[in-house]
Amino acid sequence: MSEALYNAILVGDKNKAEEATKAALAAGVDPAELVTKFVTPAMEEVGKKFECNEYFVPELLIAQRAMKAAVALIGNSGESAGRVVIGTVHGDLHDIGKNLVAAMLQGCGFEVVDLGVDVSPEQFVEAAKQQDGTIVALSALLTTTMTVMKKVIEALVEAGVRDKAKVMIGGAPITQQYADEIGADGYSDNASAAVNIARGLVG
Ligand code: B12
Repeated sequence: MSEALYNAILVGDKNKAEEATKAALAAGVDPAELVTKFVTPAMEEVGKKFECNEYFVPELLIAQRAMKAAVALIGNSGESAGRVVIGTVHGDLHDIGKNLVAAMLQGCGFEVVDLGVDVSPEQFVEAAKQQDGTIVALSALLTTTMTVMKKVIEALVEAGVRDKAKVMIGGAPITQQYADEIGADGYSDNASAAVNIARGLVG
């Protein structure tokens, strides 16, 4: 039903992505399925094209804009399964993976507060304080910035909110071992598994 959505994201056509999303939702396609079958694969393909120099930063950005437009529509159609505050840690500007995780969570019914990129530990703490049971989701793509994740956990402890919030982490250089080392509650190396982790943390 929504190859049109996949193609619109791949070529970065925001209007077509919106049209295709609306059409699919009107036809009763499951919102989560739209994300797993079309949005995520399209962004994965964009990532591959970027890596082999078929796409450059402008193509990457318009694809992301189309993806975000689609996800904004998909996200409005579900009931809240929990609250997630997500961001890429301080010093790091990579957001494609973070946006995919946010999209998947939103598409699967979570309320997602996206703090963007280059987010300081204090910003995560402030956002976590606003509601008990919040999942703080951290993304890092650089070996130099993954260490900030530990600082975020320390800041949560210092602010006295660590026991009221859960922390899950991810990004290319992150491993389960690193997650255990810094005391994170969950880790996944992809956006669909991130949803299961989040469900487990809420449960
Ligand atoms: C695209 C890209 C960029 C773009 C980013 C655009 C954007 N808006 O994101 C631009 C051109 C800006 C860029 C800049 C830089 N980049 Co860059 N970049 C990449 C590249 C090619 C792809 C990353 C990507 O988007 N992958 C696709 C997504 C879908 O995958 P992902 O991010 O891993 O996310 C998935 C999982 O990890 C997981 N996940 C991610 N986050 C989270 C969070 C949670 C909570 C969970 C549960 C899961 C999860 O789920 C996601 C979906 O499945 C990688 C190479 C690579 N193969 O990783 C280099 C790479 C990450 N970049 C690198 C570098 C060095 C840089 C620069 C320093 C380059 C420079 N000298 O200027 C700058 C740093 C800028 C900064 N301060 O952040 C290195 C990092 C090396 C290292 N080990 O530290 C890499 C690995 C390239 C390389 N081989 O050298 N980059």
